[in-house]
Amino acid sequence: MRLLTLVFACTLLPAQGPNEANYDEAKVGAYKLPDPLTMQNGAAVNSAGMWHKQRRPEILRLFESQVYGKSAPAPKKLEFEVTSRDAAALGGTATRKEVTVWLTGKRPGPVMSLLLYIPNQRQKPAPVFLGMNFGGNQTIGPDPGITESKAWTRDGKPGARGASASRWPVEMALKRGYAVATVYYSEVFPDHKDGLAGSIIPHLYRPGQTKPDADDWGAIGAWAWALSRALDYLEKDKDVDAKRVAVHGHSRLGKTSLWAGATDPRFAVVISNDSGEGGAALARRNFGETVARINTSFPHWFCDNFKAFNTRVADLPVDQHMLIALIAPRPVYVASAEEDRWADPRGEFLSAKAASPVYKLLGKDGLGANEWPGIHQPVHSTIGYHIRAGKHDMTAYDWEQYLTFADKHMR
Ligand code: GTR
Repeated sequence: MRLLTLVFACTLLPAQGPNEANYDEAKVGAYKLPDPLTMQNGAAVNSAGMWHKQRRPEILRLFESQVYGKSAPAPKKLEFEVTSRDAAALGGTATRKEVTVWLTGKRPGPVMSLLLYIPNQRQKPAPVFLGMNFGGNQTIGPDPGITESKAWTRDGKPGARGASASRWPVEMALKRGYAVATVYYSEVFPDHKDGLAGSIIPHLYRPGQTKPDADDWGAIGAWAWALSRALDYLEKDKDVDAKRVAVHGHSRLGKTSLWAGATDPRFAVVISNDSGEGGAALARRNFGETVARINTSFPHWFCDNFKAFNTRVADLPVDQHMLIALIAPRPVYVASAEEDRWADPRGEFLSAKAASPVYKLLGKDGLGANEWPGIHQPVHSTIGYHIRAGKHDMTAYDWEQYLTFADKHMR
């Protein structure tokens, strides 16, 4: 009898509880995106000057105050040390350097370790692919010369050497003339809900500050800020060309690369791989992960003000197409994966598309596709896009597209 009551009760429950993700296009519902080319006061943005002087700063402030939080300014001085250098790495094809960067610009203090491979066959300083990694620098390849990271990991053990090699086809990038640089993200903000205390953020509080304000940076802000500190170092390294740095990231680190590209105009190319909610995907499109879900599962990623939009996403003064627009007129690439429905591939495409009017105002072509392209039909206009077969991941196929896109837009 009890069982029967239970079965009956279950049939009464709504098929989709508040925490259930929608995967049905028919149930996405209508939404209206804020216009990137209309000021909050209603004025139309009709010139490049007005975009750069008025609307872009307005949108940037909105993302800072309502979504990612405001990051600390760059330290006054760059403090770094090249701790190892091997000119015969990867069978002699590359020079490997490891660089300690003191994040507050002062010793002693918190550090991150940058791993850099530079192709030995080059006539000029090499352009760079810079991105964070999920498991420690030693996970990006089997090279025994990479120093193992001691920073926090989810399972308490250092990531296995080469565990993420499939996501880091370093040799392919080197062969095509690019240097590859990476940092372990947990050295900057350990990726868990209580990670703040072990992060860079408290080291950069204002005098007297004891906790982040509601509009202060969280983990994504900290990771993006650290990518800018990595770029500060690259500017000092004569073997690479810091004017040609493509910042990339997968998933939460794709959200991070977009925010890094939006906040730091020195990044020449920006790449978002399967970044989904809080990244390239439109927040207002109810498909896959939602604002409420992401703020609940990962309360440390965004600023506290963002949580107010959990139940009223239509009130957000921005949507993610405006994050992409902040990168204009620089080339930006948004990539999706067919089976990555949690990230809302179609919402990633629509967002890239909706950023196009800003690119056009600035004299660029935006996204050169009106319809959602089919699988493996990359579009390499100033806004690049592809959707590939398979799961949530960053694969050699994705890298091939990014390298070709960089060849076209950054050479
Ligand atoms: C998921 C999260 C996504 C995405 C992903 C990842 O759990 O819901 O927003 O960031 O993690 O980073 O792999």
